Amino acid sequence: MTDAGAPAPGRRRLASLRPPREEDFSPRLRSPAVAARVGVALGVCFGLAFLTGLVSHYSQLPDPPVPVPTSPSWGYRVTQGLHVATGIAAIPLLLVKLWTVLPRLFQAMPRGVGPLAVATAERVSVALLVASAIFMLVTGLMNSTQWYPWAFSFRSTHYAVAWVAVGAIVLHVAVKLPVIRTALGADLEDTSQDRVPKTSPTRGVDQEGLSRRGLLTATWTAAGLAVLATAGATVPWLRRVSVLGVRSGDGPQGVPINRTASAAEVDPAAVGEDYRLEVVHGEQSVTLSRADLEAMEQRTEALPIACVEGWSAQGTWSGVRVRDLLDLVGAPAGAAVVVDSLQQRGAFSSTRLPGNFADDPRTLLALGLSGEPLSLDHGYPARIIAPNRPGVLQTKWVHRLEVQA
Ligand SMILES: Nc1nc2c(c(=O)[nH]1)N[C@H]1C(S)=C(S)[C@@H](COP(=O)(O)O)O[C@H]1N2
Ligand SMILES: [Mo]
Repeated sequence: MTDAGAPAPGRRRLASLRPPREEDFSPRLRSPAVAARVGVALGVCFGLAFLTGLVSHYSQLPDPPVPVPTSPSWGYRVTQGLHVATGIAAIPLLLVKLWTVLPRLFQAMPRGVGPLAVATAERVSVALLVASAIFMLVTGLMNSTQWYPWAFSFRSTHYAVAWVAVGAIVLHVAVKLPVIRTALGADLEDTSQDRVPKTSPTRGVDQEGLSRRGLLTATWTAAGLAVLATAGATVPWLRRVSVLGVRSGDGPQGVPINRTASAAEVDPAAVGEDYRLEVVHGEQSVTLSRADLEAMEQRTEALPIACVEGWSAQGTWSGVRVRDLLDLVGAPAGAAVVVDSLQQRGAFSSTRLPGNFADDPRTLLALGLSGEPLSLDHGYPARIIAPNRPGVLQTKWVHRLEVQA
């Protein structure tokens, strides 16, 4: 409404149904002064999301070349919380950034083979940047809401495209560095960087309404609110303000349930009286009932479940040290263990516990949570809980531990 009553020269020309031109857009808000500032925030978010994403990806390798440390126990909880929070914050930032640079889409292509080639290369790189950034945020958001409508592997695709996005960002920043530096060095209201030619009919028009400072304040507020609305899934004291959190960070026995026993198609008969845990090391093996496990020395550890989807919760787990179980079959120190679930299908039905995790005294085959026997959905009769581990590897309904040679 800001241009009501203004001569609106741009509007008259738009009415002729030709595509808009760059100079049809008011430069007041859509200026490098705004784009550079939002871009810095976006770059920080993508940078943090990338680094924490690398941590997450590496932590999920079954046999990482350099072991993932088991301490601090809350490490993955923090890095993955940060990963999802920076991704969420990036959504409004990216929308505003795209809006500010929209006129560039209608920029006339230069004449001459050389300039045309350069302009084309630039457009292709920006298209790659925009597409990969949108892909990262959309797939990440869908993952955090546990919506997987695609056929491809989320983890490997999100990881591969992350490199494309970060590569495109680095290239973009390098190309734009002179503009970025000038824009950031000048006052926010400075118009000398604006892309519209001084003779443009829109210059001087549209001076009312939201100011650049107002737009930036609204942008930071939107990013902050988006984080506040979701971060309660991992930050307990934000639980009550996080109205959009898919997980509240709470659930039966104080911990959310990721996948129920019935969703995982765990046979109810297999978790009853006939349940047995097999611990195998080469020729040696022991078979233990749940009562046998309860008769062993019980330990209690406060450890978080931190899901890749961004929610996490601290639990007080009790059960048997994995190392104590490995000692029953004479497993050497540092031996890795393959953990098998009663769940027959799916990627999490079998996981590998590297040697340093198997040996950590805090790593339990948990039988209880919050002073009660584990609920079926939390992994009854027994589940793995280890420090500083992605939730996906905290295998539930464990029935077999096999020491790797
Ligand atoms: N067998 C099995 N174990 C599993 C899963 C699963 O689907 N199957 N989900 C994992 C995931 S993704 C998470 S985040 C944790 C969640 O544990 P909880 O449901 O007890 O909170 O369990 C892990 N253990
Ligand atoms: Mo998870």
